[in-house]
Amino acid sequence: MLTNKEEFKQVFQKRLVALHGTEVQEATTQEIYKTLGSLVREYISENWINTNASYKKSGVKQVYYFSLEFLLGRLMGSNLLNLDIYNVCKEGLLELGIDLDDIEEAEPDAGLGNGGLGRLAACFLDSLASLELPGHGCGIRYKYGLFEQKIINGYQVELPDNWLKEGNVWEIRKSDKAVEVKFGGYVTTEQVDGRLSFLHHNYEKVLAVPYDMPVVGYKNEVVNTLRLWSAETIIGNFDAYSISTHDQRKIIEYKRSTEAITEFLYPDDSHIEGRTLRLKQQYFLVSAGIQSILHNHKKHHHDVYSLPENVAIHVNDTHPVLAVPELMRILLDDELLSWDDAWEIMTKTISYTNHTTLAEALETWPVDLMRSLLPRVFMIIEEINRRFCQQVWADNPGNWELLRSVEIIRDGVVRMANLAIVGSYSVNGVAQVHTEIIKKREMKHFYQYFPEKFNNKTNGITHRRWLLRANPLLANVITELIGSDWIKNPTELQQLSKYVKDASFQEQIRSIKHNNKLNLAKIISKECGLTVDVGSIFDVQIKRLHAYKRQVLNVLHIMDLYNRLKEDPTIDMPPRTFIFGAKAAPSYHFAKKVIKLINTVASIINNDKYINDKLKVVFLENYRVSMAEVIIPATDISEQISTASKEASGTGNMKFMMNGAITLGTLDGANIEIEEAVGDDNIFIFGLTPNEVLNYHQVGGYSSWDMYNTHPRIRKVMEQLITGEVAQQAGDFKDIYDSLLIDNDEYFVLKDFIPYVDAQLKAGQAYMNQNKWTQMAIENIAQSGKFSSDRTIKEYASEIWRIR
Ligand code: 26Y
Repeated sequence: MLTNKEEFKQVFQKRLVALHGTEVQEATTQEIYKTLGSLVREYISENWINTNASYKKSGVKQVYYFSLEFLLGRLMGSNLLNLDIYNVCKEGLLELGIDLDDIEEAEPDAGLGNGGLGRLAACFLDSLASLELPGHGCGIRYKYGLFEQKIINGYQVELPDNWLKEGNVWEIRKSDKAVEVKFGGYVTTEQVDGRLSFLHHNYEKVLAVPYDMPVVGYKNEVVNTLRLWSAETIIGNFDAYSISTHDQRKIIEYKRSTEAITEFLYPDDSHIEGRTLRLKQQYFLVSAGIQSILHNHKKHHHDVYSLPENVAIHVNDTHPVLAVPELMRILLDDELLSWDDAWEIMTKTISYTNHTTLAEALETWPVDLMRSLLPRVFMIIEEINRRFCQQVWADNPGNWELLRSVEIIRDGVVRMANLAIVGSYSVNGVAQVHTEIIKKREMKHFYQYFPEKFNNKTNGITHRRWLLRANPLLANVITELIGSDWIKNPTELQQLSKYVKDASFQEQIRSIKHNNKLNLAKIISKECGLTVDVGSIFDVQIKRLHAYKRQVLNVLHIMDLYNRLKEDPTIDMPPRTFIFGAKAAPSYHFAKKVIKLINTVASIINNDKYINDKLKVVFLENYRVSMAEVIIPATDISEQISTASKEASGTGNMKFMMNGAITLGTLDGANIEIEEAVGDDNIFIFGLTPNEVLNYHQVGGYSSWDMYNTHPRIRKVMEQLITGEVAQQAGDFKDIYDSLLIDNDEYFVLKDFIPYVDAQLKAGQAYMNQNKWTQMAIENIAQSGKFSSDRTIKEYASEIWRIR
């Protein structure tokens, strides 16, 4: 029905009338979007049912990827592309006088994630389905996704992201698959048939209702499932509190507190805030997800002993790691298994990815909170800890240091990473350097104790969304040149290496970049009222705002460049447009001040007519997936300037290289592997190495005042933070100044400043030789296939999950 243009036009018009009682000429964009969505979802349904049936019939092992975040972005474009009906719909709609681009714009981003970890989960789902692997997502259907960012007077202001207000065309509510999740209460024990049973009383019941979203594979008829859980009240739950049903206030309070569980996504990706609601969210997801998996397993298999042969459960960071005690609880209390049998099954089923070594992002939960909210789960964690410590002590008598560092419960908190490592059979980092840091430093005791559990899986991105969909012009010329095999097999992009010196290909690459820059310039003009020169270098840093990601380093360089231009307007440099996009956690004051600093510097520079054709600074409001899709194809320089050792991997870096931007970065995360892939000549690397940073942390020896005293240019920009025009616009930027000098610059911004300025200079010079620059761009595109999430997912599938 959607594979033939004429038929499409007919059913589309009919459906529009049926759903909205209107004709094309009268319909709103929203009505057209919903009509198209409803047709596409219907078109997906058949394959969805068939995929499920075939999994059931063949009995193949399934993987469930548990994540508190899935940063999906928009789905219309990628669904049309993967279903291979993009062109039919595009042309059909055009003949009806509708531009598909406008319709795609009507879809709100599904912003159910903060940043890299959430977007990785979304890329993984795309790769699983496209590789025809039986893998599904399990997450939360937040009513509000990551906040919408407004910039007012240079400051970030957060507004709720009401992404569901017009409904969600992709989801299907599955009321019949709802399960109950229990919170609070207390536990008693009792001997039943010679076995100690645990009885849970006086708990509060919450209904978990799943909403399923289809995950469409690329032209392969596979449709996997992303199951998102929503919290609802259970009618008749009031007896548990001996509340009379007439007590309206308590009923309203129960409804409010229940629905609050899945109301919003926590807008933080680093500092763990020990908030009860977040712990509730974690347990809610895990309990609902595991119940539904076990229910399904038992429908098709005799008993739970075969669980590890049929199911793999993956936990995305420690956020869903209560899967460990929850699975134990069900196996012990409901399935009546012995501890040893339950433990054997659980530890063959659960695997874990670590995404950070930042101490402040390692989760811990107070024992008191855990015990009162999840009394039975906490008892199980205590027992896991007791047995594990006993074993460690027996194996290493007298080794207090070891015991202290691996204990799951210590100093009144549950250490979630420790629970994850003990409970899972595989622990992986997300880039080579990150995995080495975990093994040799952060988790070295665990590595010594369980070396076989640790492994690396370098992150990847789906080239379907980030090249094929986001940059169709580039995708087309690649296909013209080397054929379309690269789409199924992205390492084929390497063939482009042969054409690095091909003048006509170079010309195409330049003209596509130019086109994409025009496109972005239009958006900048519309959103910021600013005219930017598409002949200038588009120098881009888009990512969450964080001290360790060092947006400050970028701004200080801009200030320095501006200072130099003011001194000598004739210096020979290509014009530059610096582009930023970043959200700061609402409670992260330093990060919010950096946003103000960027906007302050932008307003001074953009209003200075004297140097105006040389320099522009743009802060794009409300950075999100759909915005990244426009910015990345238009970028010349990709800023990846985190303090070495702090960025576990980064994935933006991969998206940029795949679109022909050149990385300007530190030896951190996957930048290191990008450098290995493209070679020194096709990347600009600067700054401290991970080992140098880690050594400074260990033995000290760095003083940021030395940098300040030695380099007049550093001194000048630092002074500008507290006096003069920049400072005046915000009161001052004393907090940033203090962090860099008084607090001795934890992230080595001033240490890396001069090397960064030099690398920027080199990049600018390289850009002036357009021929050479284009060669670098082509080599980057050619080597980017390795960073497709298809490669990553194949490694997870064969080395961790053992799925086919
Ligand atoms: C505990 C809670 C506050 C929390 C919530 C979200 C803690 C961390 C996060 C998210 C972390 C995150 O996004 N990490 C990023 O994961 C990417 C995918 O592996 C990496 O590329 C990136 O380097 C890492 O910072």
